[in-house]
Amino acid sequence: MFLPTIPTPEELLDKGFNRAKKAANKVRSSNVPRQMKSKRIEEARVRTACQVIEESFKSILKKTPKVEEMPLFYQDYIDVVVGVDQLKKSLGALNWADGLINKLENQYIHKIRRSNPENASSIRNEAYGRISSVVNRIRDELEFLNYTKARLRNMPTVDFDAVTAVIAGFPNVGKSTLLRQITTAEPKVADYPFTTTGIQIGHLERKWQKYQIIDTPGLLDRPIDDMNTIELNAMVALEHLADVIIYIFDASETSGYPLDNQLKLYQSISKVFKIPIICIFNKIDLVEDEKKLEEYVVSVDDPLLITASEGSGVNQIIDKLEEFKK
Ligand SMILES: Nc1nc2c(ncn2[C@@H]2O[C@H](COP(=O)(O)OP(=O)(O)OP(=O)(O)O)[C@@H](O)[C@H]2O)c(=O)[nH]1
Ligand SMILES: [Mg+2]
Repeated sequence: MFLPTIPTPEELLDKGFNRAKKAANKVRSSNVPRQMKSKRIEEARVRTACQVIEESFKSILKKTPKVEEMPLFYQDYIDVVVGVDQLKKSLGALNWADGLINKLENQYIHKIRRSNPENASSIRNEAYGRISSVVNRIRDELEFLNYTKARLRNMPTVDFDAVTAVIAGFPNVGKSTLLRQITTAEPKVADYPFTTTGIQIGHLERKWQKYQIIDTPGLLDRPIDDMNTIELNAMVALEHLADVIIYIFDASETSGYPLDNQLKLYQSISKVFKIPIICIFNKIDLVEDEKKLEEYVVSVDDPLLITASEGSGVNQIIDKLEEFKK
């Protein structure tokens, strides 16, 4: 996600006061009558310093996407990574500071205009002090926004017009192999706060419909009862995205997980998610006990038998996906 650059209080104040100095020099070299000059100079300083800082705040607020207008998937993602409440609070603080600086601007310009010329610079000094104090008061919030920017830099880019399939299944059953087979490019890896390895998103297009296939290493590959709250949240986030789940069995059991366990995970996923599931039996080339496999194949709806490593049978999956066209 793109977030604007967030300055520190020091950077903000430096920028404001430096620009104020330049504005003052301009007045100094202008042909304003001498007796009015000192007041004009201080007025220009206060106005410029305030406006530069206000503009920075406004620009950050304008460039930051509104969380509540984002798709639920992103809202959940941001909430887990940095906390939506905290983010809103920080942006609120910027808005507060912007308003207050604007008030100070009007108040002190008014004061300078009514003052004696010899007092103008001390009034400006007072204004600078108050401006600094307001900016320093939102130090934590600026820091938090900067941290947010860094943490959300590698947020996955999800295409909401695409039909989205999420791959599930035990480790080593061939999830990544299948992803590479049915999607064009090398899958892109993006941060996913719930797994150590991120998520991989592969894309394909058929008859002008886009599809994206999401692989979630280390997430949908263990019994749901064993998952902690964070992982369950992750599943909810995925649920916002998934039009369909592709559940992969290792039909050969060579990855070390008995078909019995694989079936149990499938059953719990289909119970938890109210999303259609495409059932795939992979590694058919390695199957030795065909009779045993047959028992499991008949226990699920509409199974597809494939050998992902050779690409055989994978076209059936794409045909199936087409049933979910938007
Ligand atoms: N013989 C055979 N091997 C396969 C097939 N599909 C995948 N493999 C192999 O199985 C191993 C695991 O495949 P991956 O695609 O990495 O499996 P994965 O589910 O992504 O594994 P994790 O990400 O570690 O959970 C690799 O060595 C693949 O080459 C298949 O259909 N037949
Ligand atoms: Mg994998």
